[in-house]
Amino acid sequence: MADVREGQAWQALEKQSLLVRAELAKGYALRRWFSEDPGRFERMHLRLGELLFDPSKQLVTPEVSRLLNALAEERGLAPAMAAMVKGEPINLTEGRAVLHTALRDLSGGPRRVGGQDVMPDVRAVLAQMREFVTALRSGAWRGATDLPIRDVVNLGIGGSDLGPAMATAALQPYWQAGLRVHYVSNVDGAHLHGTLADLQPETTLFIVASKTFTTQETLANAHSARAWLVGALGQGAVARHFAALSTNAKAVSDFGIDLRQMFAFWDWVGGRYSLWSAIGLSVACAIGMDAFEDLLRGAHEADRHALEAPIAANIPAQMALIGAWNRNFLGLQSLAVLPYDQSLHRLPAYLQQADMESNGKTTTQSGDRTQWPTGPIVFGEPGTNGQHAFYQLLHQGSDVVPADFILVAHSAWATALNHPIGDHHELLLANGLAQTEALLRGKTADEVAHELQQAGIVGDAAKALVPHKIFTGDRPTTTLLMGRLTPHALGRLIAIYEHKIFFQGILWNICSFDQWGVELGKQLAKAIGPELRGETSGDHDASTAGLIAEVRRRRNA
Ligand code: G6Q
Repeated sequence: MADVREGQAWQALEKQSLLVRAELAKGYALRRWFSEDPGRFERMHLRLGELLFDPSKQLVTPEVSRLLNALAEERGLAPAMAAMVKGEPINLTEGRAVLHTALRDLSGGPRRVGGQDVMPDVRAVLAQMREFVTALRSGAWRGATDLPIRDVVNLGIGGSDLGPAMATAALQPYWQAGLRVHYVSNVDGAHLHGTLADLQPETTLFIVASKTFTTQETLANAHSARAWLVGALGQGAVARHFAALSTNAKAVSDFGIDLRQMFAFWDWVGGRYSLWSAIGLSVACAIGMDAFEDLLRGAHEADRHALEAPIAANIPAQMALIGAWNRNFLGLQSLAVLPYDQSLHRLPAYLQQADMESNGKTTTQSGDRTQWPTGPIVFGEPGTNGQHAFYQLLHQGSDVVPADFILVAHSAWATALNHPIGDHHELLLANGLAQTEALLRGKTADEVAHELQQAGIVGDAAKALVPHKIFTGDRPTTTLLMGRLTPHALGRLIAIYEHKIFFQGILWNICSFDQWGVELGKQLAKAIGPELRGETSGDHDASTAGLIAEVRRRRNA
């Protein structure tokens, strides 16, 4: 069914949305639902290993849940997942299989693309990564002047940066002392030079992470990094100070990197799904290969769950369905991702790409225009920083913003350092839990008036303040409560989000694995570069032409 709105479940959900909107119009619906149904949390939460998924604070009634599960059936979520893990070419617009799930399958069985088992190659690269990482971390890998490596600099952008940078930051307690891993992505020279300012060429290794090895930003950074190294240590040093993660051996070799230090992956690994491939090498340098394989195992656990759990008990499917409920039936446009763990400070940026690049589309699989909203606007910050920034809008703004709260019961630092670092972690968790409660329950006018009275504020002063202090509540949240932020738990969490995004693509009948929308800007930038240097002139709208002329004037002044 090309038009997703034609299905019975979709249409029944549209009717249900009128009933739910009527409930919301009465005010404080979630409070009522929780008090009328004491089993709501018990019935709605799901578990996978140590992860607890609680969607009970979403604006979902039992009937909506039932219909969402029917929608999953109608849209074929389960067969779509089966087709993906079987290696079928589900990335239709690029004619490719989508098999990042194979990268984290350490079970020893075959996984096929076009009839060919890809696992021998996957295992060979993992073995090559292990050998390299072990040599680097033990100091056996020496730089050109026979010193061990102290700093690893990953040069990559988009999918070749965000996943590894997020995972490296998340797993800081697992880092090896004395070995630092940096990420440089922006073509702004300040990013590279700011990073190199502190480093010594003799003890620095560059990892050029680029699937295509043609990406402008990454190659500009790689050339400048090579010039920095060669300037200090000579051309011969490149072999000991550069590695590449790529599918393009010819370009790697043309750049001058020894192919023994090239770690391959394949076209069936999408950029934003490549953390699990050789693109994870910088993560493995930071945390070691055993921990990296634990990350893969955690993701594999989520893969099996996504594939095997019935829809009603399937965490990524439920996340996807509830997200679609918010987006398509309640008209909510965004999603806040709010990790209550500083180590997850790059998670919102990572999920922005994973979600918005996958599902920010308006063309159906068959090439028509979607007549229904698709991917939400994703943003976020770690709690509690966000609380002191944009939560005002979450609580009282004119837009209702659904939010995912990610809480971690045990502080990774307390475990790693073997002391509880005061009561920081209780403060953090209390804040996260309190925010979800506040967004659910809000505060009525009567409650505000009572509080003001208790504080001795009455009469006109109270009357004037009451409307400002009302919280309408009914702001939907999901809580994902983790036990500890281990590599396994992180892998599980990330894979759950990946599968949620995949399921939503199926619900919306769009291709989640291409990214044509990033091309036009790149194309135009190629033409504008020479114009800024005065080598060519182009045909632009008056604004762009005026700005190009102004930039030239200022740079030539
Ligand atoms: C991700 C995108 C994109 C890609 C970067 C880097 O899905 O395809 O973010 O990862 O453009 O590409 P390269 O790895 O080829 O340099």
